[in-house]
Amino acid sequence: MTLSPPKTQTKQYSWPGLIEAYRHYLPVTESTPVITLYEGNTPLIPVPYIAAQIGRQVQVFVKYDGLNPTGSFKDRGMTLAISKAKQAGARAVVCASTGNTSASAAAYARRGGLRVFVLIPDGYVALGKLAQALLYGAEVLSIQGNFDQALNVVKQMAEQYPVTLVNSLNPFRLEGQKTAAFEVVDTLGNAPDWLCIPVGNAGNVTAYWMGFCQYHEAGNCDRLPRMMGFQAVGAAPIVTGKAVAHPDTVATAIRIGNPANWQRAIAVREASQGEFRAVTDAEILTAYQMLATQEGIFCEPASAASVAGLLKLKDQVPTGATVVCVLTGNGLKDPETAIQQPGQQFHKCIKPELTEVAQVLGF
Ligand code: AN7
Repeated sequence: MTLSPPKTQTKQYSWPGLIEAYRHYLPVTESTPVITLYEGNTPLIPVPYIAAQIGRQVQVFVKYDGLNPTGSFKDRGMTLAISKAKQAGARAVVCASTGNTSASAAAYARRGGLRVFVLIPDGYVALGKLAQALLYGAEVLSIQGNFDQALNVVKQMAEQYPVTLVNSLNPFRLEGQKTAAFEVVDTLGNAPDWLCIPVGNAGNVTAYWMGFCQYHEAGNCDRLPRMMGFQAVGAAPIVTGKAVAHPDTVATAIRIGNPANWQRAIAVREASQGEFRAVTDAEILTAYQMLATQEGIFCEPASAASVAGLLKLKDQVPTGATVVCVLTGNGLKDPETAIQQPGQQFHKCIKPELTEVAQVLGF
C-alpha cells in the first residue's frame, strides 16, 4: 500500500486586507492586481483615563492606525493607489512626503515591483520613516525646502514624465483611506458623535467623511459624526484661512502650510457641522505623553493632535457622547521626540549590584 502525500494546505488569513474586505465599496474589478500587506482591521481601543478628563459619561476610543503594516494610516490608501497604478501599467510612482507617505509608498510599490521616488523636506522627517523608505528601496531625494515645495515639484513631474503621483491628490488614496470609517462603524455599530482627527494635507479627514457618508447611504449607520479636525498652531492654514509659508511644529508629519485638499476639508467641516481648531505643540506633547503613560499607547506626535484637540474642546462634548480619536501613526516612527520628553526616569551608569539598584529605586 502506498501512502498518499499530505494535502497541500493553503493558509487562510482571517483578515484578507482591506481591498478584499471592502471590495464592494471600492473601485476595483476582477482584473485589478491586488497589492496588499494585509493592512486595515486596526483596533478601536477604549481610553478610560482620557474619557475621565471629560467626565459626563463620555466614551472615548482611539482608532490605532499606527498598527498598519508600515505603521501609519497611509497603508489604507497605498494598497489601492499602487494596485490601480499597476493595473494601469505604471512602472514607477512618485510622492512628496513628511515621512509616512514615503514609507508606505515605498513598501507597496516595491511589493508591486515598481520603482518609487520620494521627495522629503531635508531635516524634517522622523528617523523611523526615513529608515523605512531607504530600506524598502525607495529612491529618496532630500529637498532643500518644505513639504509644500516638494509637492509642487512632484505634481509637475507626474504631468511631464511617465510616473504616477501617489500623494492624496491621487483619488484612489482617499478611496482606500475611507475604509477606516467603515471599520469604526463596523465595531461601534454606528457612527460616533465626534470624530477627532489630525489634519495636514486634509486627505484623511476627507476620506473618513466619504466613508461615513457611503456607509450611511448603504444603511450601515443611522447618523453621521461631527468632524473635528486639529492642526498644529504653527501649521494651521485651514484654521486661520491663510497659507503658511514657513510651517513649524514638533509634529513634523503635519508640518504643512498649503494643504492639497484644503477646499474639500472646508466642505467636510460645513457638511458635518464640525470644527477645525489649532493645538499648540505643548498641548500635542501633553496628549502624547498622556496616551503613553496612562493608556499604554505609543503614537507619534502628529497623531496626538486628535487627543489634544479633544481635551481642548472637552467642555463642548455632549453628555454621554461617543468620541473616536484617530491615531494616525505609530510612536516608533519618531524615537527622538520620545526620548526628549521631560519627566522620564532614566538612571544611567548604574553598577550591576543589587544594593545600588535597590537604592536608586528607593527600596
Ligand atoms: C501621522 O506622509 O502628509 O491630513 O506626507 O503622517 O491626510 O495629510 C502625512 C500626514 C496625520 C495628516 N498624521 O494627514 C505625508 C503626510 C500622520 C501623518 C497626517 C499625516 P492628512
